[in-house]
Amino acid sequence: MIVFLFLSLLSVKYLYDRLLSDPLPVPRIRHYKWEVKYEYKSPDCYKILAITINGQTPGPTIEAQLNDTIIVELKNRLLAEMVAVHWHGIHQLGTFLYHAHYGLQSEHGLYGMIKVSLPPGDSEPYTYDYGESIILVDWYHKSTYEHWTLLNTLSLGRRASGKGRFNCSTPGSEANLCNATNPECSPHAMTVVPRKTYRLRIGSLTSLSALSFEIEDHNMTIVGTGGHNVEPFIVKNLFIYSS
Ligand SMILES: [Cu+2]
Repeated sequence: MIVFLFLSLLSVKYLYDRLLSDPLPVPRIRHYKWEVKYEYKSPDCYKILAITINGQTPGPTIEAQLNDTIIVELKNRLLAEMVAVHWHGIHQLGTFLYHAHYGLQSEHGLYGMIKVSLPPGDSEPYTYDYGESIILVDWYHKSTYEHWTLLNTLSLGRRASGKGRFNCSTPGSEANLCNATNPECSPHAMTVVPRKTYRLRIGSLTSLSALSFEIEDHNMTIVGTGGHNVEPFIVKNLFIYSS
């Protein structure tokens, strides 16, 4: 099955503002080709059938500038399941997520990030040196079907940017499925340079958990949420709920 999705990133206010100033930059059409299928993955050291887009989970990040058109050509290779994708925030500037909306496909890997930035010449009302993105999810070791049947199963792990670490010596975990030395599950690491400012785009797609995100020995300045800039304020941690 091939699905074409045309998403228009249009902001009336933005157009109006630009018409009053410079001529509009030419919006671009960005084409993505995705193949969705089940594959064995060990993102938290525990091997399970995950749903991937082009072999990866999280799926590819969609990057666009305001007013661009995104075309996603999706090939469903799940054999016996349909695919529906929920696209968040496509008419706005900022950081958003897309995720599957069929069964528990989202909980098993079918999700990713959408970044909509300002066109060249426009700048954010804050400055930073580097940028990084993090998606937080909870992760389950049951198949989508088993998981659906046992919806009260306890959440078994958390992943940040597609990585996590399940304790392989947990009673009941099968030794042949859990391998703590698998490089696929080496923890997500971000190398930072002292006295530089990093802009983090943080999204959460947990299905059951509310998370508290913090960076040891650091404060964070919140500059925007839900596609809107906010008056910057400093926090020690960030409570983040499922979208
Ligand atoms: Cu959604």
